[in-house]
Amino acid sequence: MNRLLIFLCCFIAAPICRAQQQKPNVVIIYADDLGYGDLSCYGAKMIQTPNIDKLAAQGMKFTRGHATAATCTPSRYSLLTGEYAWRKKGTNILPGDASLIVPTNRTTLPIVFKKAGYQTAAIGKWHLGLGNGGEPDWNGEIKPGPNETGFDYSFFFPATADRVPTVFIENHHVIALDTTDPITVSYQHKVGDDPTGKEFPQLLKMHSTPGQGHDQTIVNGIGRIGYMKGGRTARWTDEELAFTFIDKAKKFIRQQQQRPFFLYLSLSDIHVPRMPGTAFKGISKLGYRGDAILQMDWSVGQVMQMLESLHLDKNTIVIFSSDNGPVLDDGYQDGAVTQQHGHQPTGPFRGGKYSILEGGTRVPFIIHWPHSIKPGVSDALVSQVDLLASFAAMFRQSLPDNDAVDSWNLLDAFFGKSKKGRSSYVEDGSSMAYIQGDWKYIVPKAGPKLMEAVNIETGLDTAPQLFNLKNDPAEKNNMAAANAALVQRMAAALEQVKTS
Ligand code: NG6
Ligand code: CA
Repeated sequence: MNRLLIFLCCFIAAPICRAQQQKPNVVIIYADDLGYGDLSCYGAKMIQTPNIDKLAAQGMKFTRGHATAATCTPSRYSLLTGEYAWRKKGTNILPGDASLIVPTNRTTLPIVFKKAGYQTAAIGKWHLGLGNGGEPDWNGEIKPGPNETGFDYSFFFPATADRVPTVFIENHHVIALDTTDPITVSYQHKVGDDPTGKEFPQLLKMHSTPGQGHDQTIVNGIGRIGYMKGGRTARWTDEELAFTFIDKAKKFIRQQQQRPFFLYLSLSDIHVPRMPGTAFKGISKLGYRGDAILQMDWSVGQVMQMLESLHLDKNTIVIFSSDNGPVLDDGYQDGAVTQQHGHQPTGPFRGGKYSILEGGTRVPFIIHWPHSIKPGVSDALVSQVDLLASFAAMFRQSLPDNDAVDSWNLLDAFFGKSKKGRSSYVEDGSSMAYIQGDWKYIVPKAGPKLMEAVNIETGLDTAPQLFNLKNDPAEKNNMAAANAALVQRMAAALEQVKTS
């Protein structure tokens, strides 16, 4: 009888048995340019994000969760390497034909998982370069790339949705490419006969903002940064991006029967060009930016449904965050400004994408793991750069001395067992900032107060700035003059981190 019961358990409820026994799966859902105030669980009033709200309600919601930088490439570099990107030259926003910047001979986040026996996948936006110097071989084998940095499987686009080439790559090859119509890419000069946004604005279905570029090769009625020729059958339609990535993500999850998995799902939403699937257009009443937020929330719901249907949801750690803060007009007239209707993408903070003010790097940060995390809200200071050392600690892996040097083991904070996060942290945007406890010191730097093109405050000042983030989250009251000794100590501490 007992044997029969065991047999029945393992046969009928096999997925449940598996979920209880196995190491937890890990899914990082990484949104693009999503602000602290863009989700209803972080206080948004003009938009509802029920799927992400559910993650927050059932998991740990962080109020001091950070990307390392106020733009995409450096933040992603840090997430995958456990190192501040400013330590390495060439880690700023990359063009679409840049070489790979993630080292292939060091411990990366996916390598931590691989060593622990996981299957790993990168799906979505990459933006960390491809190839080994020179133009990637778009018509042949494209490597090194995600697969050489620790991912067993990859399905991605090279850079951003507004940069050529607008094609998908699966592992080492552009998909759906007709070899008689090869791809050429240039960021210097026009290639081929495709119309550009500059020459033929009448062909555009969404206009770029005057003076903000995005007026080179037109693909799918949208002007891009950069020129491309050929690859006609391989070019994507922007409206399908989210669906394609979710389809691939679901397929990857479904295929994992034997081993635990790590999925880095890097959504294209809500980066420009915001051209959501037709079903989402006009729904949010906040323009395509709001519609893209709804689509992003739908994407999260799809992943959760997939996990639930396989009985994997309880023992999967789902981490949701964003690569940098928000921007309304990042180069296209998509209704984000004209239909803002009082929506505050940075929530209580100032600044936004590109800025050194809190809006630049303080982003939504949620960890959902019903098996082990009790729901709650945490004020611990945590960063995406810390995930590498934390998961290495979870698997009891030691890291070589020169690897992941800025990553701290914050496992207890991440899983809600401790309220103690980082004691110090470096933010990187228009300037640099050093955080210690409640204090934030911004390194003096000359420059405009406002980035006019995107209408975002830089946070720059030629004098030192010191804010108490607890009492003054909007960084309005510069207390540097009254706390000169503290400013000096923090400036010295930052120098020490930079030179260590
Ligand atoms: C900027 C682009 C912006 C966006 C950004 C990268 C212009 C004027 N602006 O240079 O549209 O593509 O790069 O965004 O070209 S990120 O989220 O990938 O860092
Ligand atoms: Ca971004």
